[in-house]
Amino acid sequence: MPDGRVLPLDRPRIMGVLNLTPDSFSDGGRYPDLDAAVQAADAMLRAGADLLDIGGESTRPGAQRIDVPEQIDRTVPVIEAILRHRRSRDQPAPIISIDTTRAEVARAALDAGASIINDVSAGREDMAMFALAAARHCPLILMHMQGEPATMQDRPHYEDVVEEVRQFLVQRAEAAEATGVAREQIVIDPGIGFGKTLEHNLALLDHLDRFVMTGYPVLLGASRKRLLGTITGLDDPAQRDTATAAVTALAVRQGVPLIRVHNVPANRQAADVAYAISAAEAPRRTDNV
Ligand code: HH2
Repeated sequence: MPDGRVLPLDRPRIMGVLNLTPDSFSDGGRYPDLDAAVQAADAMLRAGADLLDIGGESTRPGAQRIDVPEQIDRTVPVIEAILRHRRSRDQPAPIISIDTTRAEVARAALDAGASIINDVSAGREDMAMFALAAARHCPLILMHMQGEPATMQDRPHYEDVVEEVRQFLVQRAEAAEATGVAREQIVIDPGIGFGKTLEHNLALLDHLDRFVMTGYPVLLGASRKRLLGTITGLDDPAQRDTATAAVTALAVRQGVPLIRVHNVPANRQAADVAYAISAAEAPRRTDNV
């Protein structure tokens, strides 16, 4: 990471989601002021989050686009406040990733103390993103999405979803490497719910090991997503944490080291139990980002 820290991925890491958006599907509008966001971040870290993902634009199906200055206004003061708060208590600075498709937002967040870029467009929306990640030596999360948020759930189509998503991610990773991003800084993510039907999502969740086999660390973000509502019949996303924890355990069993979730305690437990079972049977990978 830019400050020289590493996040060892020899055991599963939990990324807590902090959406600073009024319209996010699950936690939108929960943080009316800086203090509320700082308290939420603190609670996630105390519950065992290894890093925080902060975003100022919702990517739920049909979400409205948020321009660069507004994304910066939403995220940078919160990043600064979290770091200030931790410093004032002599606690270590948390690892923060910025969830944005715009390089200017990512740059402002990195300047404020974030150290990972989470780009759900995998560098396709802003050509400057790869160069920024290369220049700052920061981990870069590349996610698959078919279409764009406004229209992505209008009849998504694949011949072989697992293979197409895998190939896309490897190609984007190679493009990032060609721009100077170090291979060991790249994380890939199949993008659960981004231009995918229930069947597509289930196929991906059943074959996460195929992504793990690429050699890039894998991140999974299935937390509270609609597929879990469809399966369980639970309309309220906040009710889907048990279903999310089940997915977390299965993902960890397939070798996924990074899990993006809203409910940290439940998923910390699920990941730790699944990992203990896996560790009992096989030696693990020891990559870092
Ligand atoms: N999912 C969301 C947002 N960012 N980033 C990655 N890498 N992977 C994901 O699966 C992913 C993501 C959508 O979830 P959420 O942030 O909770 O909702 P919203 O986009 O409505 O803010």
